[in-house]
Amino acid sequence: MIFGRSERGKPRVEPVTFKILVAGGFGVGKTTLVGAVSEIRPLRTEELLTEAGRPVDDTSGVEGKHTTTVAMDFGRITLREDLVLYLFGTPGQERFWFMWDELSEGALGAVVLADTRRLEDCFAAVDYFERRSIPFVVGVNCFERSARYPVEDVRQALDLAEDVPLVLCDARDRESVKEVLVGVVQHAMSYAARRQSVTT
Ligand SMILES: Nc1nc2c(ncn2[C@@H]2O[C@H](COP(=O)(O)OP(=O)(O)OP(=O)(O)O)[C@@H](O)[C@H]2O)c(=O)[nH]1
Ligand SMILES: [Mg+2]
Repeated sequence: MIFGRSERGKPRVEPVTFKILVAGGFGVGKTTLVGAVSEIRPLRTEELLTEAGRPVDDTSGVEGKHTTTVAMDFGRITLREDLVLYLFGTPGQERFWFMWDELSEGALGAVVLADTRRLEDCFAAVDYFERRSIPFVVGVNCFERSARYPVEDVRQALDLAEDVPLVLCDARDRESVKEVLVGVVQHAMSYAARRQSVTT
């Protein structure tokens, strides 16, 4: 039998895998975020936006957008040799929210993407994770044409609890997205540790 060189000598590290959700309103950049960091070709379930859907699918601010996620995005990123994240991007439009419960099953934490031009679109995602005690980080996706607000103002507008991290990011940029994901893992870990210390 022939063994590949890479098979020999190296102790194999079985990575810990975590599931992370990427949520937020319609067209905020969830599919873009998963695509920016995924090391496998991301699985996408995109459908074309149609003329008939125009009244409900508000693309103002993202006029270049022609498709929308109807089920989920899926991607994977190895943050460290022993730490792999599976990313599940949720559909942004309200009519697909019935899928969130299934998607959030077993999730370690979540990223709620927000766009300051329509901040209210992410309220539902913030509520969803708060109610289910799923730790989350808010990532403000900085589109070029949106005004910049101080982080504290955005935090107040979202009525976020003090311990919820809020970070500025660019969903198209791998390093920026990686930072957000590291933030989610750290936040989820300290959240779990706090909960444990309360219950023991
Ligand atoms: N300028 C700019 N454009 C972005 C950014 N992120 C996403 N886009 C664009 O914004 C549009 C929306 O991005 P998507 O990733 O499809 O958004 P989504 O949240 O997956 O949308 P739904 O699945 O329909 O809810 C696309 O045309 C992207 O190219 C960003 O940070 N800056
Ligand atoms: Mg999408």
